[in-house]
This record gives sequence, structure tokens and C-alpha cells, in this order.
Amino acid sequence: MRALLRNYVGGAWVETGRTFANINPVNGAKVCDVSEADAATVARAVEAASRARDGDWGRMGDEERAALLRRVADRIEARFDDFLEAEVADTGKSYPQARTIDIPRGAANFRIFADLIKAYPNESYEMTTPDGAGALNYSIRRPLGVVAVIAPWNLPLLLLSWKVAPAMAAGNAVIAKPSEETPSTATLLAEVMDEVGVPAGAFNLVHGFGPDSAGEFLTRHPDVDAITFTGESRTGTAIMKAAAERVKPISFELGGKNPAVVFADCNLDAAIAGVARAVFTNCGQVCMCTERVYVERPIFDRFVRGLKEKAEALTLGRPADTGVDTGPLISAGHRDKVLSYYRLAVEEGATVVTGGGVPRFGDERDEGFFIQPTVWTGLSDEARVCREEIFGPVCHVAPFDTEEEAVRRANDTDYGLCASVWTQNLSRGHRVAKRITAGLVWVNSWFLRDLRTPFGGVKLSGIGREGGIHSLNFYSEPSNICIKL
Ligand code: NAD
Ligand code: 6OD
Repeated sequence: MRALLRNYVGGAWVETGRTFANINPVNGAKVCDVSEADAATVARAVEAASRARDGDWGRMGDEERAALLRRVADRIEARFDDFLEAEVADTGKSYPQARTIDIPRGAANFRIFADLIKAYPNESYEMTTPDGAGALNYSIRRPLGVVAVIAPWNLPLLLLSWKVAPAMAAGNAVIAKPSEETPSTATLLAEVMDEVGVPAGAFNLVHGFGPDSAGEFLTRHPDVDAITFTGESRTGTAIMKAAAERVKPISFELGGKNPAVVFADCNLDAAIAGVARAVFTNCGQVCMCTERVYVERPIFDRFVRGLKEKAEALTLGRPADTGVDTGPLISAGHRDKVLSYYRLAVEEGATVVTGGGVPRFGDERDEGFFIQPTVWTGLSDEARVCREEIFGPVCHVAPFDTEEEAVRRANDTDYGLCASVWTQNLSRGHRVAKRITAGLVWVNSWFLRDLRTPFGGVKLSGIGREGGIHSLNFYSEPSNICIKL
């Protein structure tokens, strides 16, 4: 692992003289230093991307770009262990999780969008004209130009590549800004771009924070043509204001307060296991994680008992520990935030079924940012902890009596990213899934997603859809050409 991570601008590695520390959340130790991009470095990245857009990269055909992106995927796989070690050091997530989800899905993004760009259809229409000769309309698609990609820390490579790959497949030049908490796999990705011969400036990397740092310098830069962002809804508001100045296209994947609705006719063991996974995976730090659970009254007590057992059986530990289920939260700051909700829940009158505090290990993990998996009951839907996104290993479980009530309460939120419904009644599954206002609804499952399907949220959970052809629709714009025959 390198002692200093640098920015990658116009095909060159750039240091700025100002650094920040990358911290391992398992034990609070420094992983490495990171060179923070200043406004001048971000401006150089934008210039380099603009040159690439107008130069070799912009002139490259779909076939050749797709071949390069496939080489990126191959190279990530060839350097699998480097990516794995880097992701685990930055996030503290378990090796099995990073090995089976983060890194392979990160590589797969490059392969799938390389395939899709070649299959991307264009429209054509023949029309009649007053002279009877007719005219032919057909559309061509153009890249947006210079695209800023701003990513969060929870699934660092996966969520960065999920935007970088389709943006580049569509022919855009990209400037990627990973989260300040997880800069390592993005830096490895820049190395890979360099190694496989991506033209200078087609992929640039700037490190730093949001406000008054690389994130804001990028979103405010007049020559950035479009912004794609995954992160908190509040950050989305700030970025939208910056983008409004030049009415830039934006694609936003934001926060959630995702419900699970569990009917008495479910397979109870499967529902308990599925909801436990949806609440506690990655220490609750997946945008799709469940924080509100509604359970039909006849099975409420049994469900809560089962979820408590699952929570208490989780093994918190180091990434390499045998049988570890969950690692730490990402940072001391994030743990403070989640703990403030643990306190607030008690003030609001919650029954703490399990958890609610910080585990003690008696070793170096006490310097890290672990937190107990937590389950609450007893609150009204108006409680703040039932309305605000917490992004930790925690949920509130409430009983309901009718399908109508369950749907109403699931939808009673400012967010709308995803939901899950647990029932063995096929008609009910379809019916309820259709009525829940969210970008993605699972029936009897969670976090199953083909990369070609549309992904995104409604209300405060986002703007637009990415995934498969939906990504290519965002990262390119059609122009119509009309030929008089
Ligand atoms: P965040 O919004 O704090 O930061 C995300 C990125 O934005 C980081 O790179 C950060 O440096 C940058 N940033 C922050 N302020 C900025 C500004 N003013 N201008 C430009 N850039 C700025 O989010 P986070 O804490 O990294 O991630 C957790 C959040 O992300 C949660 O709310 C979670 O729900 C959400 N998320 C959503 C999805 C989704 O697909 N909907 C996926 C993952 C995470
Ligand atoms: O892998 C995916 O399909 C995906 N969209 C993951 C999003 C995770 C959010 O934290």
C-alpha cells in the first residue's frame, strides 16, 4: 500500500503539498496520506478532460472504447488482491463481502457497459412531406462532454465504477472524486486506466472533501458539462444549487429510509433472515438497507424475538477474523451521528430490544468505530428516528393490522429508494409492490439486482435512473437528423 495517494490529472500523477489522513475504521490507525486537490488542480483536471473530449478520446469509436473498458475490467481482476486489500483497509468491511460484492461488481461494471454501448439502439422514423417525397429522421447520440463523478464511501469501487464505466462507454471524459474516507481503490483504478492505455485526460482523479474542497471546485467549474452524484440528500441539494448556475444535467442517487413490510402469511424464518440481512449488512451502510420494519400483528412478537436473536448472533470483528459478519462504521464522526440517534430513540420513548451502545473488545478495536447492532420497538411513525436516515445497523419494528395501513405507513416518508415485501401470497406481493412509491421493491428478497435494471429513487432519494441502458441515456444526448428525400 502506498504511503501517499496522489491525484491523476491528464495522465500524470499530481501532488499538491496539502494532505489529509486516510484512517482505518477498525482501529483508528492511519492507512496512508492523501494529496488534497486544490482549485488549481481541479481546474487542470477539467482542462485535461476537455482536451481528451475534443481529441483522441472524443474521436474514438464505440468498438475501441468498449475494448479499452474490457481491458480495465480484466486488469482490475488481475490486480484483484490489491483492490481487495485497499477496500478492506479503507472501510473495515469483511474480506468475504469485499471479495464477493465490492471488487467483482466493480470490475463487472466496466464489462457490462462495454457490451451495452455496442448494442445501444438509435431511432429512425420516415415521415410524409407536402411534396410527397418524404423525409427520414434518425437520431445520433453524443456524449455530454466532461462529467464529474462524485462518490460516497460505503461501497467505494462499486459505486464509483458504476458511474465511471457508463460515462466512459458513452464517450465522456471523466473526473472522479471518491469520498475522502475511501480514496484507495479509486487511486488503483487510475493506475489501471494508465496501465491499459486509456488516453490522457479521459479519466482523471481528484482527491478531497466536499465544501470548499475538490467536490465543490468540481461542481462549480463552468466547464464541467454534467454531474453524477451518489451520497446524502442534503449534499444533493448543495450540488443542485451549484449545477443550477449553468443548468447542468444531474443524476442523483441519494439517501433512503427504506421500509420492509412483513405479512403474517410470509415464510417467517426466511423473512427474519432476509430483514436481518437488509438491516445489518455492511453495518447498515448500504443505501438499500432497511431502517423501518412493519410486521402484521399476529406474528409481531415472534418476528421481533427472531430479529433480536439474529442481531445478537452477529459477530463484530476485524475483516480477516473467521466468521465475522460485520465491521465498524466508517469514521468516528459517523459513529457519533449514529450514536446520537441511539440516544434520541431512548429520549423519544423507544424500547431497546437489543444493542444501543458501543461494544468493548479489550484490544485495538476499541480505538476503531464499532457499534452494536440495534433493534427498537414502541415508537410512533412520527418519531425522528423513524423519519430520518441513520445509515447504521439499526431498525425500528412496528405492528400493523391491514394491508392498506401497511402500504400507507411504508409510503409515509420523505424518501423513496427501495422497499421489501414479505408474503407467500403472490397476488399480494404484486399488489403491494406496485403501490409502494420507491425506485425498487423486492418481494421475498433484498439486494438482488441485475446491473441492467433501472436503479434510483423518488422524492428525496434521487433524480433519474442509472443501470443498463438508463445509464447510457443519462450519459449521452440524442440529436435528430432529418434528411429530405
Ligand atoms: P456525502 O453526501 O457526505 O458525500 C458523498 C460525496 O460527496 C463525497 O465524495 C463527498 O466528499 C462529496 N461532497 C460532500 N459535500 C459536497 C459538496 N458540497 N459539493 C460536492 N461534493 C460534496 O455522503 P456519504 O456520507 O459519503 O455517503 C452516505 C450517504 O450516501 C447516505 O445518505 C446514503 O444513503 C447515500 N447513498 C446513496 C446511494 C444510492 O444509490 N441512492 C448509494 C450509496 C450511498
Ligand atoms: O450494486 C448495485 O446494484 C447498487 N446499485 C448498489 C447500491 C448500493 C448503495 O449503497
